[in-house]
Amino acid sequence: MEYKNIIFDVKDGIGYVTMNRPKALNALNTEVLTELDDVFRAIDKNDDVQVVIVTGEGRSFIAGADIAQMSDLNGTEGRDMTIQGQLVMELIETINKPVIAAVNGFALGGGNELAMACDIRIASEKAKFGQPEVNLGIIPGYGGTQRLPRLVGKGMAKKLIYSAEMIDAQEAYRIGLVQEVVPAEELIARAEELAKTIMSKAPIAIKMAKVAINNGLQTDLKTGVQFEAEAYTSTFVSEDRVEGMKAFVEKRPAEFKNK
Ligand code: CO8
Repeated sequence: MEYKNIIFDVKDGIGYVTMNRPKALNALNTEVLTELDDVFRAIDKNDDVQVVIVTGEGRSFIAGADIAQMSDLNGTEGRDMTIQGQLVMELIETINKPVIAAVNGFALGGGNELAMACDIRIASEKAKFGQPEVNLGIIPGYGGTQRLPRLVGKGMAKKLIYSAEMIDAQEAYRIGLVQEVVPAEELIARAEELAKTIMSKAPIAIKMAKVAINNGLQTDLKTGVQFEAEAYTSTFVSEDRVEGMKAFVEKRPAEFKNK
């Protein structure tokens, strides 16, 4: 598929998805969502990509769903656009490799929801976060009412969603919405450094850690630890587990082969 609103590159094991609709502050319309769906399905199957970095071109990460497009939709079409976006967020959340959001600017509404579907969020000190949907007479519709309380707790999520207040990167860090804040000019370098650290580990271990954490968060503790035991066993029977432990005993770096 040819992309008009995103740029996709692969370099040294990292897949870069750059939102590229800067005139509309990278707002998500149905065409952008279709492109994101296509690129993340391709990334999931692409052995050249081990970690993904998502960022935005210009001064915005993603300023939300496209309000101009939404304003013309009837109820059924609005529901379709919500479901389309929810499925894209679920795809990003569940692909079998880590996704780092490098949040360069506005992450509002659907933009914050996309960042929350990523595994890890690193923010530029210029980034701004918020769920401003109630200003428009709607609520978050790309999973925000569900992922935000899971990340920052019920009270803080309600405060942000009810008030539509925009918060800066430091506040997003304080409440646990983002994991790091860095100077704007260091954003991509820091995301790449983290990606390289992850890439130096056993790929199956990273994959299974993601599955165990994601599945566990959707269930009770007892079921969660059962998921963990199954995911753990998948790592334990791998060649990379034998290599990792052998390398430790032999006091040398491990050479993982993704087997
Ligand atoms: N949709 C469409 N266009 C947008 C959006 C958006 N979300 N955000 C910005 N733009 C456009 C502006 O219209 C403007 O276009 P133009 O130059 O043609 O007039 C351009 O981007 C630049 O924006 P501004 O001039 O407004 O720039 P400012 O620096 O003054 O302000 C803000 C930046 C604060 C980010 C401001 O643009 C803003 O408030 N944007 C809207 C943010 C918002 O409300 N986002 C939430 C949208 S709702 C949502 O995401 C729901 C998700 C679930 C949807 C379910 C589907 C039905």
